[in-house]
Amino acid sequence: MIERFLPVASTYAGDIDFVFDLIFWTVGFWFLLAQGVFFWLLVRFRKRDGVRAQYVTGELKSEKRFITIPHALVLVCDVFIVFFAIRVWYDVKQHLPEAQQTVRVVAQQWAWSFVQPGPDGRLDTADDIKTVDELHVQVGTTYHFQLVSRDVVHSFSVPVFRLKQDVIPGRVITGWFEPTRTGTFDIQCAEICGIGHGYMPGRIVIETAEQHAAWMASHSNREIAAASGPAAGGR
Ligand SMILES: [Cu+2]
Repeated sequence: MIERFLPVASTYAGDIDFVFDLIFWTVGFWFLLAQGVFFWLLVRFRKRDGVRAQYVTGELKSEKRFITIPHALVLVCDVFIVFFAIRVWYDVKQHLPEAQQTVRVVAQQWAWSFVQPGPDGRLDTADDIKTVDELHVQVGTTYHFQLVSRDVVHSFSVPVFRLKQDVIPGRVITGWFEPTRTGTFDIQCAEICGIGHGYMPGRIVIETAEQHAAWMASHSNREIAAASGPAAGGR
């Protein structure tokens, strides 16, 4: 249902949508049923001339079951919801599949910076590719992200991935995602992080292997050209 409004672009987005749908339909069913019974009772037992109201204490066993049976049924629904929620939570937040790529995500007031390995495939080396407010990733690749903050608490949110993770100063928080479709989508900060919080949008560009390789090559060349530029200028 949610995918009609927001595309699904990660391996676990569908599972998270399923939990949302489960909660929506379960709560919706009980809401409509409870309101339906309520309004039916209002009309059925409305004030009528010559009919005296009955005083019901709700203490008899035959009366109590109108509370205990629905209560037990709602608890059974809760068990279902909690079961599926924990299963999805474990997959997204507790379990960490092997990474094919790692990207560092740096949050600050009020921008996102991204550091990706260059051609050597390793972070924190001279060929790292750094971008601001734009993250380029390859479809079908398992990424680890390392979240760090330069100042306050932010929240790394990629709605099409159904991913949201707080960024805490002084900590490196590792998580994962695997994009499943190409396109350009939003990155948001989902934590009020100061006056410019609303001006902290980023973009994630999910590319095919060829597009990503071309982007990497153009970026690496640009970095090398920038690094060698002053030397070429005869300094
Ligand atoms: Cu923020």
